[in-house]
Amino acid sequence: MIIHIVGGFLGSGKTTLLIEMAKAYIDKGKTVVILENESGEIGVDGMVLENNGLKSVELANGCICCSLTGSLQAAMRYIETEMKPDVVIIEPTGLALPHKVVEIIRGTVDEEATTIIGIVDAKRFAGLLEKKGDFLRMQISKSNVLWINKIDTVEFDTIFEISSWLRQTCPGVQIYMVSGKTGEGMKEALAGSLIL
Ligand SMILES: Nc1nc2c(ncn2[C@@H]2O[C@H](COP(=O)(O)OP(=O)(O)OP(=O)(O)O)[C@@H](O)[C@H]2O)c(=O)[nH]1
Ligand SMILES: [Mg+2]
Repeated sequence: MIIHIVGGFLGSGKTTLLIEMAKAYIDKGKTVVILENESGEIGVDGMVLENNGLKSVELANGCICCSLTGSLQAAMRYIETEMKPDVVIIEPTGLALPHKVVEIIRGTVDEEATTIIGIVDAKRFAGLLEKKGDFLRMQISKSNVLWINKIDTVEFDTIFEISSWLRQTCPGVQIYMVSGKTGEGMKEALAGSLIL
């Protein structure tokens, strides 16, 4: 199975963007399952996915990178043996560390490729960097590819500052600039991040 972990802070656009990732795979004839992790009980994202005709499995009431590690492994095995998709897209909570998710699933299923797609919120970047800079750095540092999202909400100067910071924080990692709202940059980002 191809596995993508879509990481990023609360509200950065993970669900919005992973719907487009799933659709891109489906357009190529691949089957996709989305594994949603919600820290609370109400499965809002699960409903959004269903409304988009996407198959999902939900793990709620905890975090798949700390309290729900056993459930994550069991869910991945269930997806592999019962649902048998070509691709699994995992959305951890906005407070999770995606590279921990990679470690937890390592060896539990047959991985054709596992990548972390790190989403950065252009609109809230400056505030987040000021208040939670260390966490932000840790959360995105192991990304295989980075998407700066919500570029429709900021000036180019801001996008430039964010990409400079990302280039320093994650040297050599490809950065795409996208808007999940207008669709700008999505084609390039999808082509450069997915295994289509
Ligand atoms: N203006 C703008 N809004 C966006 C964009 N992408 C997502 N949003 C909005 O940002 C909000 C959060 O998007 P989600 O996709 O739910 O983000 P998320 O990271 O899944 O959020 P959590 O799962 O709650 O952490 C929603 O209201 C989206 O409509 C974008 O490119 N531009
Ligand atoms: Mg979400």
